[in-house]
Amino acid sequence: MDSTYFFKQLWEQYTAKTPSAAKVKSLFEEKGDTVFNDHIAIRTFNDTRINIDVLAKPFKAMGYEAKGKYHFEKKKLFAKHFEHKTEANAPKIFISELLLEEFSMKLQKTIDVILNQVQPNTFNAKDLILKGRVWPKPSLKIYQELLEESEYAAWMYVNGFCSNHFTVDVNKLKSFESLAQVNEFLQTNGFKLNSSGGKIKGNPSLFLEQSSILADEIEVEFKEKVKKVTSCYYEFALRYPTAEGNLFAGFIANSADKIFESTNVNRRRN
Ligand code: OOG
Ligand code: NI
Repeated sequence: MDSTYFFKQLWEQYTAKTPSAAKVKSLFEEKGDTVFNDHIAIRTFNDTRINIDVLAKPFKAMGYEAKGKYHFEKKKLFAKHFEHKTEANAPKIFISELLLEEFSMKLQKTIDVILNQVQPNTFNAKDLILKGRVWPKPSLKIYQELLEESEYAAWMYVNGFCSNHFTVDVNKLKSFESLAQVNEFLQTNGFKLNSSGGKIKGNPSLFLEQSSILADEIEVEFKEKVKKVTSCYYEFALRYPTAEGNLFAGFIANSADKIFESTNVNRRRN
């Protein structure tokens, strides 16, 4: 699969459910900046049909290789990040999976039943992450039950496979000198920041600072009725050079832990 075409398609699908991201990108461009994408992120369950290794396959075929591993004990998540072997400017890929066996039998059963409704071939498609929710129309009752155990599980149930965010490479913005300045600009333009763990996550000594706006909301047609749920969000990352002189290319688990909360329906903050 041609990677330029793939990322273009992915951006189109993402902005269709995340209009704020397209607006923010235009605002930067109006200032004369060019927006580059630092990374995308994908969510899944650790079921062997759709775990990280399955979702990573098409990226490996595009020239990506596995790099860092990250554990999120409280959220019961595991993640890996992938970098392109030769193209330094290719966006990094962050893929996380929910550790199903750490949840109730009820949740495990629910997810199994959902996945059993999908043609197994669907999961092996190279463009699975362009397909969104591949299982039938969700039930509000199930969504709310999942929400009680895991925001991530509930989000995944309605949103399915997609890039849950794109990330502005703040190092490449010419009109801003710091992430704080970017955040000011976003707030002045009416966007709400995820303030879990502070508006800026990380610091120069960790070689990475990140912020994000809260996820947009979209109307989802549930079996019972139409209801608004969170879709996707836009992230902003500023990387610092490590001792070797190259920009840090990894992720910071403590910061990522808070970034995940950009899609939370509970505890939405300013
Ligand atoms: C991923 C959250 C973590 C980062 O850059 O640390 C992350 C997600 O919300 O699925 O993107
Ligand atoms: Ni991210």
